[in-house]
Amino acid sequence: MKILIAGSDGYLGWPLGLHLAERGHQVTGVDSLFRRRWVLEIGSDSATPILDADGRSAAWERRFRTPHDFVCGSLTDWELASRLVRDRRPDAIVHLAENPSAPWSMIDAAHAADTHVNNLVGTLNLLHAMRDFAPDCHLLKLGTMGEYGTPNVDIPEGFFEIDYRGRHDRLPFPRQAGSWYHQTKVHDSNNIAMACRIWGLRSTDVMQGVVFGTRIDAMGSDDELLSRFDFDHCFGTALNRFCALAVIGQPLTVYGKGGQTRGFLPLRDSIQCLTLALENPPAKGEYRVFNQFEEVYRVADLAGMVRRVGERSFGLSVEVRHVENPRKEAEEHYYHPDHRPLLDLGYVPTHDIEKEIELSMSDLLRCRERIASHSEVLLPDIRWDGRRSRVSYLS
Ligand code: USQ
Repeated sequence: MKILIAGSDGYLGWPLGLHLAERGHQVTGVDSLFRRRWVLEIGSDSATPILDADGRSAAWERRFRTPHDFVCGSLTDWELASRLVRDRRPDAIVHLAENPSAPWSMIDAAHAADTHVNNLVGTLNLLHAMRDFAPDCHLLKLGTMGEYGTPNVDIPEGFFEIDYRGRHDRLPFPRQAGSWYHQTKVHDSNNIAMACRIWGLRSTDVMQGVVFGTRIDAMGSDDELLSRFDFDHCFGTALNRFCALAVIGQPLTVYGKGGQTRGFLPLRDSIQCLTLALENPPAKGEYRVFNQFEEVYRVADLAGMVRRVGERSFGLSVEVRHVENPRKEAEEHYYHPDHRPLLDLGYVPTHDIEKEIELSMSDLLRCRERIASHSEVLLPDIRWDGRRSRVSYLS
């Protein structure tokens, strides 16, 4: 297949490209490299020392002995987005080219607006380019489990059956995002569903849980093929942060009570699931939704797992501490999302979670100095109420 990966320099985009190329797909990557800039803006860096774009292309070419088809630019530029789709005529587009940080979007009005413009305009441009130049192409779009929020009922995969005033229908399940970032994904979902309805496009909208981990098999033992790995309070996500904090001897930061429950999956399984969706596309005109995660966990329980693995496998002394929650979210709640279709397509979780945590920590131990040298971005200071002040440890 000819596959265009938008966001090909990111945490998911880079390994997905490697994996798809290894499977014989013809991959084109496009990336604005904004993620690198945003992370620098908040004073952090990838824990893994990733190469610049040219260096990565050279590493790709060494690995696959073919040129790396990479375009640097933003999908918010209609000329670029339309030219790419018109010239490459992809069979599938994987759209990962969005700002993924809930905290970044909550800093102030400018950051909320930037997140909206970057995420929504990029998606709108892709949809129009597909309509005009590649109407049979499959759009595989990365949404988030966070679109649903934490309702007090089971969460289906996108749609639910409802009887209302004597009539029956299948309708989109309500979305209740908890940050401006998550809200941009809700808007994207609505826009994509409408484009499928009115233009007959096909799309898989992936409601992905929190991804963690450092590697996939296609990287082999070549450190130059590692993905970026963020551990700061703004772009780092819960379990990755816990692993990074553990290897430098800092307390794991559980926000509030720690009963927040989310779906989690390892990086390698995220890549496996995205590949399954690509290789099993929906019918023309179909808008389908997959909930993509391996298992649900409470955040405090994950911290306990990282402590256990750190102590048992690496002899680390790991402390778990609760801190003030900078977010506005339920800290104890019901959470029961479905996740059937990916398993039906053949998704088999690769490792148990503690094994994956162990593999990640062993990579991160080698990046200890890089993490420790950014100690000022470990504790969150972006609060959902607009204040910018560092949280305190709770007793
Ligand atoms: N949390 C902690 N301690 C930390 C970091 C996070 O307790 O050090 C808690 C948060 O309060 C939250 C939960 O862990 O309740 C998850 O937070 P997160 O930062 O790992 O994830 P989130 O902000 O929800 O966003 C991340 C990605 C986003 C993706 C989403 C999937 O940044 O792009 O869409 O995970 S989901 O969470 O299912 O919406």
